[in-house]
Amino acid sequence: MTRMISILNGPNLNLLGKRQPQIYGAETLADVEWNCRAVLAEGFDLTLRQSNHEGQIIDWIHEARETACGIVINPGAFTHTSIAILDALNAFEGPVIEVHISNVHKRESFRHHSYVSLRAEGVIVGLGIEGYEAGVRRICSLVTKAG
Ligand code: CA2
Repeated sequence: MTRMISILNGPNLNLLGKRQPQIYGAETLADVEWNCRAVLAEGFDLTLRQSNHEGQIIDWIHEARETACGIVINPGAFTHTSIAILDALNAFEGPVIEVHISNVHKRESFRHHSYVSLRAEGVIVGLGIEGYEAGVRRICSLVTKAG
């Protein structure tokens, strides 16, 4: 049976590749999905989604409880504010990898704290969109090892 990885993206990430390329690069979420598909291990598939709405992201995390073996999430600015997303992730049983395109630790201090990191198996920051590929590889490896 194919194992699904859910890649979730938070607010404003629909603008990836269209604004602020000096911080977030020139590639789009479509490029992220393409690159992630290229690193999938055999027997895995993925979905990539983005929403500007906290409740929608929470609903997708709940859905992942039934459909996904792991989650790669860039919660955008909700990273720094959302206990609700943390609570939803705590109800998900598989591995969670948190990704940030920029190096949040080189930026404003309010970006240094993440609620989601309290749940994530791993946190990837500052690798540009390659961080998503690293996240997908890690989920494949953790899920395969867990059997
Ligand atoms: O570095 C990241 O991936 C962030 O999660 C991006 C968030 C920011 O609030 C986090 O602190 C770090 C912002 C996403 C905004 O995405 C844009 C992409 C292109 C153009 C404009 C915004």
